[in-house]
Amino acid sequence: MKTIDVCLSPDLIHLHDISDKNVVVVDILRATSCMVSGLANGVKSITPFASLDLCCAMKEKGYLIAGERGGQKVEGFDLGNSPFDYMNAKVKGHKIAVTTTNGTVAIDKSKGAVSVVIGAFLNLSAVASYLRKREESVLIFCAGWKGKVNLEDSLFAGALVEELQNDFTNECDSPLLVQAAYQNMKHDLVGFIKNSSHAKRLNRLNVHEDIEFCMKQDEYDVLPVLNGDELVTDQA
Ligand code: 3SL
Repeated sequence: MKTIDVCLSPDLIHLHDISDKNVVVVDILRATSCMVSGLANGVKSITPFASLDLCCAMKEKGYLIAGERGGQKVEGFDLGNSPFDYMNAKVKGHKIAVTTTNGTVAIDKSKGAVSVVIGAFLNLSAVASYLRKREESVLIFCAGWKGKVNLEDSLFAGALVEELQNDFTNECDSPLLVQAAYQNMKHDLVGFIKNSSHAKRLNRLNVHEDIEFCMKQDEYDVLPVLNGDELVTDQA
């Protein structure tokens, strides 16, 4: 039987062997929600960078450069880290290089897995259906916040565990934990998330619309997968 496990923070990833697993990276607010939105809206590819300097250097190679530090668009960058930036007609057909505080770091740490896919509430069913078809076990990798556990990524993990509960067995207790949290809060996900520490951080930047959008379920039937160093669309 295939197993499912959840890594609640990038600081815990060394405890997991990812070499025989499909890894789902999740950063609901907002990195992976942006990636799903961009590829669903015609962006050609998205190359994630943990380093700001390496991302910046991609401008010379013809990429649009995107991302945030402290939640705010980096000075001189073409895009910030709002899903709405990735839906702008101007980015259609372009290659984007992106760096964010947590999401792109988690993607970097996932290299070496059998496959790396990008999860968000926006593409929950597409992710679940891909994983059901694969032979390997699964690790859901929450980007968290600077090494700390966060609510929104944990709730997404719980939603995905619930979707897959008949196809996978739990490898440890974190799937049980996040599923229980999801079951407890699913009647008002937006309400609970608005109370989370990162939503409060983002509220100071006036991004209420981003938060509500990122919590929409199955807005897109698109599955971003890591191909070499870039995320491209796999038809779910
Ligand atoms: O940390 C990240 O990867 C970002 O998604 C954080 S923010 O929502 O843009 O502040």
